[in-house]
Amino acid sequence: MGYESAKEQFADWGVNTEAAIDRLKDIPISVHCWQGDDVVGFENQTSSSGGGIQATGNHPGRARNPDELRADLEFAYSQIPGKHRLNLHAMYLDAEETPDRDEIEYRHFAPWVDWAKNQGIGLDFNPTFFAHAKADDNLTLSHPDEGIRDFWIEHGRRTRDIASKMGEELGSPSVNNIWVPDGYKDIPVDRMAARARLEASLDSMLLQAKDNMLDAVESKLFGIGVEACTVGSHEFYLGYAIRKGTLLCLDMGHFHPTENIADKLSAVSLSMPEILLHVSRPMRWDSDHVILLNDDILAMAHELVSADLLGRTRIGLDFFDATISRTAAWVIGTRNMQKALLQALLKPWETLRAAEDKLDFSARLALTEELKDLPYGGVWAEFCARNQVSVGAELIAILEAYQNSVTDR
Ligand code: RNT
Ligand code: ZN
Repeated sequence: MGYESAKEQFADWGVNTEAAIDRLKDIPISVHCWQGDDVVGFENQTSSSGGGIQATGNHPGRARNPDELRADLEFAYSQIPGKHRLNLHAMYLDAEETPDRDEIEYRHFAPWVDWAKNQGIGLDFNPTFFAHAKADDNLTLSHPDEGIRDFWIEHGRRTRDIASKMGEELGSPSVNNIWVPDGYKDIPVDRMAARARLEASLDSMLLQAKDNMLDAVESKLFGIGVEACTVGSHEFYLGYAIRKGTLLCLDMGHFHPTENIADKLSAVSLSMPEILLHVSRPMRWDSDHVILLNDDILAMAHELVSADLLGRTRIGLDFFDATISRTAAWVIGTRNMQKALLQALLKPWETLRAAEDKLDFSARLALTEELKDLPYGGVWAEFCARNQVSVGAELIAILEAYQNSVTDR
């Protein structure tokens, strides 16, 4: 009933809600594994992340091993409409052996691939350049010591082999996203030397072409402990990605606080075939709060739809809050991304563009503001119902019941 009336109201504006529902169903979101265990990983259960990233909080229920993490993910996926992906980090290996980062092999991740096959989902991957003794200086691929650089280059090469094999096994290419924490706490005297070393290391890591995987590079503004200079800055990686043909990863927490990340999508995508997103919510710094259905997220979704970028943007999430239920964080954050996409898919684009093309900015303003009153919630509830997931109080009860089942961990 709610849906029929919503459908009519959108139809009055020339918007087809059925088309929006169909489109949304096929937009995969790469859910990051690291919200489930506060970015600890399964190599060394006591280590904290380092590298200037930090999960804070001590809510019960953190996944302590791969089985718990998979159980939590299965629950989260069961409450997220549609089919999605899992974004794994190299520190999440599932093996009896304890290989160092430069020793990891596909077999250490094979249980994840078996599980993903079983779930019918694709996997993405990331080398882990933090939470390791050889990254304690916050220098890895740009370290002045060649031995340390070589160690990390070898780690990176191995993750590309693993991502390629994962992609092959699952019949869907894996994005292997490179983020290094490299930077300086205080003002460096030679930024060029560090950047030249990072570039040379990346070149050597990416030398061999690989099938079934895509390389991505992620820039950052600053991190705790590297306030003065981040070697892999936005300009560094924008240039690198354009010259080398990798994807550029735009993390919403990695820019100056007043920058509009949504504005970058059209600009950057003119220079490269594909983009990777880390949808996140910075609060005063790169704090990685769970994403809300707020203006920033709505603007990202608006640009993805308006600029017709959905077919060449990989949407990944990047947040970690340890003060709340980890599974609720995944479910709420991922659904917020979907809700934002749905709102964008429900816009009368021709009417909006016509006003802008005529320079009728009064009409454009009147339109954008009136459209906010349309009952998108009725369409969202219908989308959820068709995908057998709950909304409202029922969802809240389901999230709470699952959290209660893991509090004794
Ligand atoms: C850190 C980056 C990076 C990490 C993950 C764990 O600031 O955003 O993407 O959050 O790789
Ligand atoms: Zn990120």
